[in-house]
Amino acid sequence: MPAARSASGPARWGLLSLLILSAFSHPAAGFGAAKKAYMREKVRKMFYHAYENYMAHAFPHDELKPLTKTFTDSLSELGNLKLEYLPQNYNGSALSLIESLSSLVVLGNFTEFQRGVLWLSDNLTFDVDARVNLFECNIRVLGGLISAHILATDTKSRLDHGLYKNQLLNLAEDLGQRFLPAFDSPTGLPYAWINLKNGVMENETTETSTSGCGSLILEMGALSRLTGDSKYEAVALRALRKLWSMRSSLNLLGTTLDVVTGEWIECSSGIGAGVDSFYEYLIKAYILFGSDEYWDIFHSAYLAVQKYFRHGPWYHEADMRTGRATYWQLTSLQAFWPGLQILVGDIAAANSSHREFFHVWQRFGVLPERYLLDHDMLHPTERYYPLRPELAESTFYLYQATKDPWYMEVGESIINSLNSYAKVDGGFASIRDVMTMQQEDHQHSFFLSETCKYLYLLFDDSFLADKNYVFTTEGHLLPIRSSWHEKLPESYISNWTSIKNGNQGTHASAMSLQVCPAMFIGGNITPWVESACHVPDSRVDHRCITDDDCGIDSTTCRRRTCSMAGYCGLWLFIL
Ligand code: DMJ
Repeated sequence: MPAARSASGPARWGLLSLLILSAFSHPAAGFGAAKKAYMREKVRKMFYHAYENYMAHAFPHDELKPLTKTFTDSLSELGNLKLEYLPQNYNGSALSLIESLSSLVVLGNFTEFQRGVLWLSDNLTFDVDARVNLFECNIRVLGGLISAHILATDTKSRLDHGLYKNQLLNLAEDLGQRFLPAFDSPTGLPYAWINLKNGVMENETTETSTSGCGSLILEMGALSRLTGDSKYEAVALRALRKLWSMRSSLNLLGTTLDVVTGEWIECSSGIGAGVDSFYEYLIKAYILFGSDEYWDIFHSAYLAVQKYFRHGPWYHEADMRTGRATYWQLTSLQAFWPGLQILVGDIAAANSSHREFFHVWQRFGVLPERYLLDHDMLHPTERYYPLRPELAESTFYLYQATKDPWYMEVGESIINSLNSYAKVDGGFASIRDVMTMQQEDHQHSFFLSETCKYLYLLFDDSFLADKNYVFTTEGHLLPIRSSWHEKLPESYISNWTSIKNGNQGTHASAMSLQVCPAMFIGGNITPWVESACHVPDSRVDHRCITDDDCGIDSTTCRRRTCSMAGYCGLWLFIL
């Protein structure tokens, strides 16, 4: 078992630090250039094994069945646990191809990217009588198309001259239009299900999840920015605001709710299934669009998570009304959280919970869907591992923030497990039961959009060298553009740029610039000349036991306090 790691570098690096730091990769000691290149090639082979088998046996259907080398038209099955209202005449939307496009660009395969874009331009239609899950269709299809559209117009990956005339953006807009009836509820909260051809079905369920209402803003916002039509962003923002207005006095949300009555159905929640991307999209919307509103909501929500869900490195569930713990369970989806904490700058906390997730991975060989922490045993039925990306995602973020080669060892271990247990002749199969490693005939599209992409970027982040991106919850890339920022666009972007050019990435981040601005003297960036009022925390990693361990914030000159989770901040003033 690897030794416990402590995060290197100050926790205040904060928001976006990894995106900036990615420009300054240095070879990881103990994980030399040859080994890195070897691992990168191993991941490249994995991606192509999955992709080529999909193209050979399943395309243009939605997903590959790797054991039987056939296909499933699963878009209308995603999130549809009881498999209700499955369409009769639906032949797929090339879902796995859409999901692969941004990964093809990251891998540098512009020829295949162009081929995929042109095929979709000529053949994809959303005029199909299929009931789909709004959240799933948004993150996979709308997100995949928007990201690919941006990449298709980028100088690096641009399509051959004259071939691209915004076809994917037109498709995305058509899809966005078809989403709009879902938001036509008395509360503005979207229905979870929408028929692409006919809108919301009669007697449609009014139950949805927190992530279903709160994780639409990146894709819908990007669609508005790209088309100049504000209605997509407006409906997503209205839903997000309504959702946040339903929080408890503890700043907690539940997991499921009714879009007609606006009442909670399930009041217990955590950071996993049904809620996860709500948190993720708040901070990423702040990064992408720059509006303080997202930060303010995120900040309060994040503090509540740390206060009521966190137990050491673990996160249990709690009742939103009382804050009392309900379920003590680790779920595979929670493993994205350390990656989010890197964006916040809470590196020490990210490191400690990532380590625990990895211990569970090592114990079983992969991450089980659900593990009962209070009984220290696997959940009786949810013992599967459907090739989820979350641990690889967090490993990538942690490596970007710390450059600690240990995270590459973690990546290597994940890659070895995937090849040992999931690789089959016809692609990569999900694991039905982590105790027996029995396989299941399904290669989920997120294996192509996320799992392989994060593993590849762990060993080769050169794609990120000259641009900052936000990754959607499905791993699709959205570049950070000053023109999309509502606030401080010029200072943010020019500071980032000059920091990059000045090769001074170590301490730079948007959060740092906001909280502890670096002083620019004589046109050069000097290493952290703090403002006069600033008194640093007693420990460099900002961990604390009492308020006395915390110093005075440089911009507000307020005394920082020690949070329940044990780190310094301005938290209590805001609470
Ligand atoms: C992906 O579809 C997305 O990451 C989503 O937010 C939840 N998790 C799955 C993969 O595990």
